[in-house]
Amino acid sequence: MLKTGKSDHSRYLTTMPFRIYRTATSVLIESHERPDICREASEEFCFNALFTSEEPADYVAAAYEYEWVGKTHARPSSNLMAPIRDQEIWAAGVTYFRSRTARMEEAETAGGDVFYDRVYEADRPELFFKATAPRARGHGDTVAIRSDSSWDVPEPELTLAINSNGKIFGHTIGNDMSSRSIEGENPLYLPQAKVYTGSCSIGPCLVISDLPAPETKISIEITRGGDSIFSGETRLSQLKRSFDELSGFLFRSNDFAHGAYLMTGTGIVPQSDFSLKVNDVISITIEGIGILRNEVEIV
Ligand code: DO4
Ligand code: MG
Repeated sequence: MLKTGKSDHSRYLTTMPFRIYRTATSVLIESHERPDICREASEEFCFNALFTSEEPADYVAAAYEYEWVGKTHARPSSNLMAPIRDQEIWAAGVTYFRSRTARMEEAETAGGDVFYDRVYEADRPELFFKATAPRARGHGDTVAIRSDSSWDVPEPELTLAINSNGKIFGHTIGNDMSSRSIEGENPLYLPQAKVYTGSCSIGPCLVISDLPAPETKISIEITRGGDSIFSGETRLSQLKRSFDELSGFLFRSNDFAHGAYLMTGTGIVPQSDFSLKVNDVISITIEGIGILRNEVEIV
């Protein structure tokens, strides 16, 4: 078992963020004190233990200071695994005005537009199950569009890491891939529009620190054959709900034995004539975290 390092490691929460990268063979931890140099964690480092720890920052600090294997690596930049083991990935929807408006347009013919308006204003947020760990892709891997969908978009979302006690202790970048044709046909098709093989990516790393400030920028660029075909940006200040509100609703009357990831919704939706195609490359950047890049495949 890793030591929990009861001493003064909590200071890292506010002053010394850690970044955790998962490669095919190891877990690498970078401290804000030594940017770009990662320590290789021992084999005992486990995402389930991290997400069930009462003080996840202490768990990481102990892994960084005492339990590493004595090898350092440059910060990895390609082919990373999603930073996850048995955590479920959930998502919040219609948390930005832009998402509400785009979805009202796409659901108008089906008569479903009113529900998006209502949920944007309601006390209870929209929360939906997004992915199990095997469906989640990491940075440098592919993400998927469905073969029975004709209108597809990525959704760049700040994604919260929440321990089994419901405490938000970290964050990463998430891509909530979505079929607009299937969701637009009927809102009851949401699970099929949202949950399928390769419908989600998270990464490049899990950041253990205080949550990003409201002015933090989220941006996306999509390229096709090397040319930029869409770019957009928003700021966390445009998110209508608080992080505690979203995680509080997620943990209401629901247990997460291994903790959970929670995507917080998209504030960027491309114009209606845009749809992803196979081999498009999606790059999502959130200040303070990094870039999550994935190429599109069809499943
Ligand atoms: O209502 C459907 C999903 C909304 C969503 O995923 C988002 O707003 O990000
Ligand atoms: Mg979304």
